[in-house]
Amino acid sequence: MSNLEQTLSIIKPDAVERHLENEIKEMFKNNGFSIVKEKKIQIEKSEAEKFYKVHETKPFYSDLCEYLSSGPIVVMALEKENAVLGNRELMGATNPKDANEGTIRKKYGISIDKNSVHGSDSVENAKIEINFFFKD
Ligand code: IDP
Ligand code: MG
Repeated sequence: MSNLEQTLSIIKPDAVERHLENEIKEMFKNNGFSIVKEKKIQIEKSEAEKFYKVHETKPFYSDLCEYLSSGPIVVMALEKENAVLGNRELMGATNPKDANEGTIRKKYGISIDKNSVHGSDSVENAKIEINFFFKD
């Protein structure tokens, strides 16, 4: 049965800064994802705080929002069958040290905070996150 989904992906500042944008996009395309929406932007810390609101009680929340707003990012809506889970698999574990071989975070991630990419964690959140960056 067909289950075409979209998920929000962000190439984070550490990866944009190291000019990894095209290599990471190639990994998405090589794994069957279509990039259906895309823009390169820099956001304010206040916007990052809204985006990461689910983490507001975590000790790393302020640093996380500071970091996401520290430089240009590439936000994309990726489309594929079962895109949400597929992207989580392709990204790898949050901590690059724990990420499997062949994943984006294993290949490019520097540390748990500078882990190169964001991906939605559920279909419901994917819709909210895509709408956050791409309001029609
Ligand atoms: P995810 O990005 O794999 O979904 P989340 O738990 O949703 O991971 O955390 C969001 C982001 O917050 C992570 O990608 C990472 O950049 C950062 N983060 C998560 N845990 C820690 C931590 O323990 N210390 C510092 N930063 C963290
Ligand atoms: Mg998450």
